[in-house]
Amino acid sequence: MNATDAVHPMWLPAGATAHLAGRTVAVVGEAPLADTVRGEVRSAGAVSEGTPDVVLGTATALEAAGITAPSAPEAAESFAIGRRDGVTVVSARDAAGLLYGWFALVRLGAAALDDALVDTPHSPAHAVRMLDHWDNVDRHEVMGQIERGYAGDSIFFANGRVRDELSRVAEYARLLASIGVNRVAVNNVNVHRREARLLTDDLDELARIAAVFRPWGIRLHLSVTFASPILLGGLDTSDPLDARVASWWAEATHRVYATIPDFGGYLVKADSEGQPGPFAYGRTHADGANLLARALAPHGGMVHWRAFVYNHHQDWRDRRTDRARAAYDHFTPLDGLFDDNVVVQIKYGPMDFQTREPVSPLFSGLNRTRQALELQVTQEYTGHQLHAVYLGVQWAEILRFRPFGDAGPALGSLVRGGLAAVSNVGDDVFWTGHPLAQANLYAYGRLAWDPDADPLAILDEWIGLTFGTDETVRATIHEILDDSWRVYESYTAPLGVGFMVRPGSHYGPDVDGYEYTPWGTYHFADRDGIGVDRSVATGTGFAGQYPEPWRTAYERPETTPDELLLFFHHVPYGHRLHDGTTVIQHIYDTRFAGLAAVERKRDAWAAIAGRVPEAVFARVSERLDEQLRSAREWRDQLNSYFLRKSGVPDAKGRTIY
Ligand code: GCW
Repeated sequence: MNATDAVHPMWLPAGATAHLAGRTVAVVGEAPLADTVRGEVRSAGAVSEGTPDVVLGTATALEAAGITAPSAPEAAESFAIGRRDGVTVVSARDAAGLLYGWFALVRLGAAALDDALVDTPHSPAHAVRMLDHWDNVDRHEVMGQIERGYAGDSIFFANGRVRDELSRVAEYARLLASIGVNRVAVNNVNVHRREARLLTDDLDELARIAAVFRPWGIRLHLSVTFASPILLGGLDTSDPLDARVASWWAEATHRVYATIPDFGGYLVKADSEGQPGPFAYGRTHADGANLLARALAPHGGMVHWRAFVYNHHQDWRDRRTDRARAAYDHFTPLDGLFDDNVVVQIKYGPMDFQTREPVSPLFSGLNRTRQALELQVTQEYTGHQLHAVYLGVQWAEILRFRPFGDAGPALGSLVRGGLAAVSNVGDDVFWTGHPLAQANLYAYGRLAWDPDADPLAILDEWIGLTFGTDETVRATIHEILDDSWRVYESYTAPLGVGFMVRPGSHYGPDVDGYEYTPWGTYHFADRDGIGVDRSVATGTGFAGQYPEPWRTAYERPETTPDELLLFFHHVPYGHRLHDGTTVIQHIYDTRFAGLAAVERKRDAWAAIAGRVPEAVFARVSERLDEQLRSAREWRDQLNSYFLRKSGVPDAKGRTIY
């Protein structure tokens, strides 16, 4: 980042607190987080002297001061807002609730001070609302500094160490607090040699980051390598059942807490894509996770243990192995064996953050294990923050999925371990590369707090905070983002088939790019048809990992939702979707329609020149041009590929090269 460029304020520009400027705001009670709120009050231009317009305090502090208040919910971090005798009162369960209550006042705008304000309780659906950074300390020769990062370098690390200057981290922490994120893992789950040493050599430096997070109610987590006892402790093993290994972890963890008393815990990717793990010693992932859990338990820390375990050396000729099955096959036999402070962190789909996948059956397969849902805010498979893709809509769909059918709970409340997501932030002036990708970060925090929230209402809230009250701007951004995930889906890989991106970078089309690789991501297109037969009757049996009603629904093409058809079934190109269109015609139609939609979005944006800050306008314009170029590339390569494979012409006679 250029030092002279002002960093974009994301959804907290000065204007976002304009309704509080000049008002009298009293913060009752003593706590470090209450001081944070006092700082906010000052920077909003509110004053503390005089008859208050707003009073914020913990329920106990308000009561002690004799102030009547709406009653705060019992859950930690909760608060309630209401009006009492012309004063807006925020009553919080604890100091964190106070902070979140303040930001609720900010979001409400003028309505926060209106007598029409009714008492509203707010409490987080999940205690753990985490962001995972895939930041490396050093630059990685292939991935750059941030693995799958599309917004510059790390805000935490530079020049081989924690940055000296952490003001950017402080701004980030404030933004995260405003959306309720309360835990951040600062380094990549692929832990390279230098990053392994964060756990030991860099504790004082990490403590500086933790100190910046602390006033914002955020706890620091660290990704660690399972081979730490070997790499850092000089042992000849990291066998989880070896007593020397256990005591090494206990001591290392003790040192962490001596330096960072509120340290959150470890995040681990083990036996996955080359990362070391318990399999090397013939041990299970429960043995591995519990090893770390026991080192952390005396200090109140937790382990996030990822379920992303699969064979990445598959032989493409082997039709029996199915990567989609892997997490369930590895983890369900271990249900009930994990310690209480282990959270098994599960990607939303059984493959890998594709634009469209079914919800992982592992969520319903584990009944006695705390689970976290892992989402990807960084747009690895959804256009690298060059394409405008609002993922809130996708996440809401995932969170509302009912793993046991209509009578059972939605995924959003089933995951007792909360939510985690890969951050999309770097040191770019807009934080996220594409200014409109800020909406994804915002939506993640808001949905982690309330998984039932309407993603388009969240988007609207984000637009209002970020861009103010211009209704033309508001309508235009809705036009660009509301359906953007489905539009992206429509010009990229069809009907849930996944992985038609270029290998390595994962940007742009390469239909057969992964087809003969060891990664287990195949679509099996031939001259007659396409898709993966994952039925129990004739396929890999993956559909059988679901409980009813899904196992029956996914078993046959007729009862599989169209958008997942090719994930579950290999069908002829002439197979008819529920609306009667053939698969091949659907492929052609959606690629043409997707490109046309991107064209309209680009034109809509062009029409609001002058209504948004120039730098934002220019950056978004440039990215929409790239999105359009890329959508054309997708259309043409996919259409040509399938025309050549199938020999079936487009029924509408459009140009296919
Ligand atoms: O999606 C894949 C990415 C890898 C990533 C891995 C994971 C951090 O391509 O870059 O590694 O997932 O989630 O572990």
